[in-house]
Amino acid sequence: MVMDMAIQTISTTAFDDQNPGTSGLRKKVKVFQKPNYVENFIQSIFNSVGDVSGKLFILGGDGRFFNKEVIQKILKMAAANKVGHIKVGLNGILSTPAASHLIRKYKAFGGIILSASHNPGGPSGDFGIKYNISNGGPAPEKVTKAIFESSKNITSYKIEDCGDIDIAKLGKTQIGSMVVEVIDPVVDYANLMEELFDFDLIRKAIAGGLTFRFDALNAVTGPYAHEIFEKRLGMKKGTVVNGTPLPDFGGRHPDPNLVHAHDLYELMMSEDGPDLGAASDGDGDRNMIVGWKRFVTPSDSLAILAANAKLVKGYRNGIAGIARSMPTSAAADYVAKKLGLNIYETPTGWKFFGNLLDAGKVTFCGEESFGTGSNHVREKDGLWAILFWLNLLAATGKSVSEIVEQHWQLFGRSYYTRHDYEEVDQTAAKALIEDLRSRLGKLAGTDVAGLTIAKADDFSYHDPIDGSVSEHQGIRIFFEGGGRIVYRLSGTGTAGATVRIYMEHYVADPLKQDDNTQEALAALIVAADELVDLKKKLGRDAPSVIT
Ligand code: G16
Repeated sequence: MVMDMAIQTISTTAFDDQNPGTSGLRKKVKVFQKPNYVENFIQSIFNSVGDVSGKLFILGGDGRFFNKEVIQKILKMAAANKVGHIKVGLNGILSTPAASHLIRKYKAFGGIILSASHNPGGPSGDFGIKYNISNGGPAPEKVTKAIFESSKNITSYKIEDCGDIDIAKLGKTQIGSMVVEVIDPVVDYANLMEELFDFDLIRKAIAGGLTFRFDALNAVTGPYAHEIFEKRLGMKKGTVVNGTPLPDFGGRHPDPNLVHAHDLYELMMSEDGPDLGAASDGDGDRNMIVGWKRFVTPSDSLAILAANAKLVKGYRNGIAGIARSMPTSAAADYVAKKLGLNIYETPTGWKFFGNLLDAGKVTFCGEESFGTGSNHVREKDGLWAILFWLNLLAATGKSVSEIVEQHWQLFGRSYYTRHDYEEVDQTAAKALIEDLRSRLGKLAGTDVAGLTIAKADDFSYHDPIDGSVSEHQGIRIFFEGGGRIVYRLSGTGTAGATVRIYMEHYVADPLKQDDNTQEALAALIVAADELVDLKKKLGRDAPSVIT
């Protein structure tokens, strides 16, 4: 069916707050619902990314509240901006890694992903819009800056005057000269996973008694997980729990960590817990890995996957290197050193990995924020990491605990914890960081809580591929004896400020590796507070979340 072409140019007034953060523009739903707020941002994307006429785009989101309305606006605006073809997930659904894969597979010009990731949804929750470029990855800073600049000066946007498009049915329709193609959101992604992992081996291990539980947290991975785990890998029905995406995620935080995936964690720590438990987040790019009675930190998970890459089909020829975000522990560095792999330390944000992956410098990337991935897409990928662990368990016949403990024996153990102070006063949080920054030059050689500071700096990244420089990416305090504290402000929160404190201490000798992380890091935890008078300045007694 060809609809009437009626392009309208609508006058608008610019907003001054459409600056994409760590991962796209994230705000309260109520902000996105302001008249023209979505339209301004989408038009700013079309104004900034180059000539879009006749081009192919991928579109989808995590299904949260407001997803469908924004999909309709984008389709109509894309047509009015002369986009040639949009592939949109059925019902507007695409996980972030699936969208990244589709951009690459179909050589799209770019993609628009609607998600606020692990943030809560619903009318009083959060929403987000992210632009991805033709390599499938999040737009780099020069693109997000251009979008922000455009948003500050926008005076009009273009939109087709037409009825809503039926996105609940597979197939093609047309708006003006643009083709809208509603596609199965799962199949291409599931096929890719089958290329990378040994499904036969996993099936055999399952038949042999390997047990697994996946919690989709009522978010986007449900349909992907049903297809991959229960259908293709033949696991029993009920392996996937909370597998129906809900617009408000059932009122929960779709955040796979010890706090928000607590039911799963409790199950894994109980006597009759399965061998492996895992969860993913709102848009499917994060993962949490828990073995029976063994939580695996994301930093350790990255190191372990890298160390064992050759056991897995898609990586059996080895990997080129690893990149990790700066606040992520150095566990991967010890693997890289021992195995002779490249290792890179980037700022927080998956967008910083894109150049390294494109240039073939690294194969695996990971972040402490429950993100792990490889060069198969340009986003972190929750189900990929989980399938990797299943493949590893099947290939080795070992338990998660055995794999982790043997890893620590071989490579040493990086004790690691992150303490988050969420929704604190923005002025107080900024002042705390600024005050610490102003003292950086004088800290080396001084003591705090009985520990001596060896070095202190403000992390800046020089991209080795395009030469760009990103400054003020987190304050690092290194201690004599090897401990490290990092202070930074989150770039994904939508209320007040979130201060993140990352603490890490490496112990090489297996005989000195005690099992309680918070105890092993007790001295650093006290030092982190004392150095900046943290609790007093933020007016809090304790962190909101400890992972
Ligand atoms: C996003 C980014 C990640 C980042 C995380 C936390 O994840 O893609 O690279 O590590 O936010 O960022 P921050 O510490 O600034 O809050 P997601 O899963 O929210 O898209």
